[in-house]
Amino acid sequence: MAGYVLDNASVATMADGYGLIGDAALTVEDGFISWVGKSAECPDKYKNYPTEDLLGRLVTPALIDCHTHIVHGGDRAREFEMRLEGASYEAIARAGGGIVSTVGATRAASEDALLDSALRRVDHLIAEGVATIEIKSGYGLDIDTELRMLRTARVIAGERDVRVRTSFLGAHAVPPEYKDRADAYIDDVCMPALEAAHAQGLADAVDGFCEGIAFSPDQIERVFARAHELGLPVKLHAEQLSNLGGAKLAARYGALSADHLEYLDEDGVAAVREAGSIAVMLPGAFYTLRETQAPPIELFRRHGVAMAVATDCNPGSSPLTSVLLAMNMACTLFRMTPEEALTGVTRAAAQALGLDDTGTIAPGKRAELAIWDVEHPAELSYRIGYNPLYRRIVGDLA
Ligand code: DI6
Ligand code: FE
Repeated sequence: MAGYVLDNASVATMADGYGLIGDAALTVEDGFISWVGKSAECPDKYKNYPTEDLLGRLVTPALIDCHTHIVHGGDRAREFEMRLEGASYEAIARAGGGIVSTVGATRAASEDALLDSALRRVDHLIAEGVATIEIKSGYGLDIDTELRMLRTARVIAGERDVRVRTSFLGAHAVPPEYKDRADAYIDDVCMPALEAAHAQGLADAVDGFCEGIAFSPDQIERVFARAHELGLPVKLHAEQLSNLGGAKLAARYGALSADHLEYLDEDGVAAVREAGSIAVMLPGAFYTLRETQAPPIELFRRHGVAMAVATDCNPGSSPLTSVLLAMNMACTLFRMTPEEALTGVTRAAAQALGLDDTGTIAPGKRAELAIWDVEHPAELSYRIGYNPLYRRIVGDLA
């Protein structure tokens, strides 16, 4: 890899809020940022490097989608229609809809079919400047399919110029063959699948769904205890529909993140802060499910809890493949500021994945950059259904 200079830019380093530098330049060597600052102060050693004049455009870190279920079979469009015709979630679930219908479609899908459908969604994220994506299992709910989902996630990183971090989510739902036998499912399927995923290097973290319609804190704790024995970090879908104390459990295990959190109380916020976990906001699910209880954004601010924002791209509660729209929803629905929303898909999103080499623009960080045709970073959250990306750079200029 060679070196190059990006000049005449407005750089949002995202190191602390926007971290905006006007009339700026940055240098890249061997795929890593080597310098950033005022153009007039760019070190002489770079003056003969290939230089691109960005004509005053905004440069941010490439975006990070830190919570997706982007690998899955089938879709839930008919369920969407049924809900609009008045069917309840319970009625849909009883009719074999909901997560269970996606499980059926995912089990029936080949690895190639899973890959093809996921790549179409991944390409939408890349087109908006995303360079890092977290991808969960959780629609197999049997050992083979859970592993097939994670293998597909790993293949995506080879098919596209994107970094993938995987999360094992065997504790996502109880499959039909284990109906009313959640503990047996954890013993017979989830634990062996977790161990196989770890043994095959397929899981970077372990996730769970702690909710009345999914798994209890005790059941999640069994999975987390095994994850810790295997040396895998954890994260958790918690307090999405009720408060079962999931985020507190995640905090006890030093979770990378607790996600959703609409029903989190102040004790839970304090526990998340104490653990240094990231609160991942998922406005796409809140919007799709027409929720009314927003997460406690003001409490997160008051306690100093870092907030990430992600699409939660999944076929049921958040069929969303736009990080920019997730940012807009985080502002409009959750009242986050545009600065918090952009932090949520850069620095805080990297922290939610345990990554310290990306998410900000600083010497030593990976050269993962997004260049935008906007006057101010707030525009990235402001527009709806409009993509102002001029260019995404990962490593080299080419
Ligand atoms: N929370 C959700 O909203 C999704 N999973 C989860 O843990 C639901 C996924 C689906 O409806 O397919
Ligand atoms: Fe999710």
